[in-house]
Amino acid sequence: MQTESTRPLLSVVIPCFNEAGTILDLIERVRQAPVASKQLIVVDDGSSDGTRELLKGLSAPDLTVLLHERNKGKGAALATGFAAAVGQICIVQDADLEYDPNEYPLVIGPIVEGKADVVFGSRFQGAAPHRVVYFWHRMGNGFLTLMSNMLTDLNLTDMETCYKAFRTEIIQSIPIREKRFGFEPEITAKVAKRRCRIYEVGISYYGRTYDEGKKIGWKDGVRAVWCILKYNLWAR
Ligand SMILES: Nc1nc2c(ncn2[C@@H]2O[C@H](COP(=O)(O)OP(=O)(O)OP(=O)(O)O)[C@@H](O)[C@H]2O)c(=O)[nH]1
Ligand SMILES: [Mg+2]
Repeated sequence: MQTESTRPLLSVVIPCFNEAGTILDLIERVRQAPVASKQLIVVDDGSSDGTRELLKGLSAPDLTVLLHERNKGKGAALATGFAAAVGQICIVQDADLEYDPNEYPLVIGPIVEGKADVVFGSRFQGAAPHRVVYFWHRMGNGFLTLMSNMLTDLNLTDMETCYKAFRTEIIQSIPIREKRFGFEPEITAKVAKRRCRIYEVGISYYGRTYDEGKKIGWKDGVRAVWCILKYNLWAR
């Protein structure tokens, strides 16, 4: 059993679907991140590109690998990962290389200091480098964040960000219903309803293009609108 003194500070939950090109590099970068005690939880979400085989070849005390037999979506992978977390804080880390693990101290800082229950890393704030990519994606992100803010009464600048950190007790007490990218508006609505202390910090962003493997599309945006309405207005 983990006592408070033996618990790692941070559990890094890595949802992973067909990321054979980046997953090993990503795991190494997470290991090098400047947080002393970490648990890495990689959840393979039914990959068919060799990712699973790469993961099966890894074994280390700081690494937990969990395998979904078939693809279920990022939200489902995160739910599996959060349930296995033993650290005091959980952070979500996508398995591509768009977000920089060196920024964990920045993102979890307000939780470590006892000021926050939840921290969002914003790609649209601060002086760190942000790759300039798609105008209409930026507009879509702005629209979804605005709509979410209007219903949660929060003033976030980046609701859809991957870098979300939670006190582990909080994220483990929230049921996650959305299997796919609806996780982001769902969890935002739920931490707002619980009146968690939410902070935001500016982070860097090394976005990829569709040629480089970007997968998210307009259908995910439509689903996000639906989830913002559902989890703020009528879901219990
Ligand atoms: N697309 C997708 N990603 C999944 C799924 N299950 C887990 N993931 C992981 O969830 C994370 C986010 O997926 P991404 O496709 O990078 O989504 P995104 O960062 O919002 O969008 P882009 O990178 O711009 O496509 C990655 O680590 C994926 O490997 C799934 O069913 N579909
Ligand atoms: Mg991505």
